[in-house]
Amino acid sequence: MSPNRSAPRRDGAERPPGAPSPSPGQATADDLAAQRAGRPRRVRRWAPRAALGAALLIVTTGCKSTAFTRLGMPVPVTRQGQVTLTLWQGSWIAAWAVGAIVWGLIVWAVIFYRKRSDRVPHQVRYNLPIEFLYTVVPFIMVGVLFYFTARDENYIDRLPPKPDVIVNVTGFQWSWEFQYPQYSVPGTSTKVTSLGQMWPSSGETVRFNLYSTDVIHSFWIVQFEFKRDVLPDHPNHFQVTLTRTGTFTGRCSELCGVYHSRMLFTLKIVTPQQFRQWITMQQALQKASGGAQ
Ligand SMILES: [Cu+2]
Repeated sequence: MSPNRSAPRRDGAERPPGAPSPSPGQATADDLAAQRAGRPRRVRRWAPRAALGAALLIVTTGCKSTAFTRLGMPVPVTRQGQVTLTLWQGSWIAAWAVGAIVWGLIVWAVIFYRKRSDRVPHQVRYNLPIEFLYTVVPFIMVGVLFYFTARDENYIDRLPPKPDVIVNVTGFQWSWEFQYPQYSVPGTSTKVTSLGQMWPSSGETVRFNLYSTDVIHSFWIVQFEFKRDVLPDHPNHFQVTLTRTGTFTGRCSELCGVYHSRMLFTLKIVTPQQFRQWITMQQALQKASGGAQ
C-alpha cells in the first residue's frame, strides 16, 4: 500500500505516485482552471432562476394597486394623512439607500480584499479622513430625517382659523360622544350631539377638540394615519382636511379600563350636502326627544 492512498486528499485530483503533494490551503493549477470554467456556467444557470423567483414573490404576495408602495399603511382619508404617508415612504427609501450602500461596501470588501495568501497585508490605522467621514455622515442622515419630520409635524399640527366643521369629542369609559357646537337643537340650549358615531364631511376642514371626563384615552382613526391623546383637564386639538367619503372605524388606543377594547366608534365621511341633511335630521329628532340620539 502506498502511503499516498491512505493520506487525506484535499484537492481530490489524481496525482501520479511520487509527485510532490501541494501544501495545505494551496490549490493545484487543475483546480483553479476547473473553478474558472465552472463559475460563469453556474451564474448563467442560476441568474434566470433567481429572477423568476423574485418576480413570483412580487406577483404572489397579492398586493394590488399601491398597497406595496404604502409599506403597510392604509389609504389615507385626510390631506394630513397623505403627508404622513409620504414621510413614511421617504424614510423607507432613505433606509434602503443607506442599506444598499452599506451592503455594497461589505460585498466589495469581501470579494476584492479576500485572503489570497498568508502574507499579512499592509497595516493602516488612524485614517483621519475615513474617521471624519463616518462621524459626519450619520449626523447628516439624522439631520435630514429630523428636518422632514419637523416640517411635516408642523404642517399636521397646524390649526388654521375658521374650520368648516367643529366637533367636540368627549372620551369616557367606555365610549365616545360627539358634539357639533355650530348646530343648536332648536328651542333648547343644547347642541347637536351623537353617541358612538361621527359624521364629518369630505372636502372640508374639521377641527377636533378632545376632552376626557375620567381617564386618559386616545383618539385614533387608522385611515387618518394619526392619533392624539385625550386627557382629563387638558383639552387637545387637531385639524384635518378630509379627502374622501366612506365608513371607517375609530378606536381608543390607550388602555383605559376593562372595556377599553369595546371603545369603538363609526366614522361616516359624507358629502357636505349629506352632512347638512344629517344635521337637520338630528336637530328635529333631538328636539322631539329632548336629548342626544
Ligand atoms: Cu379609552
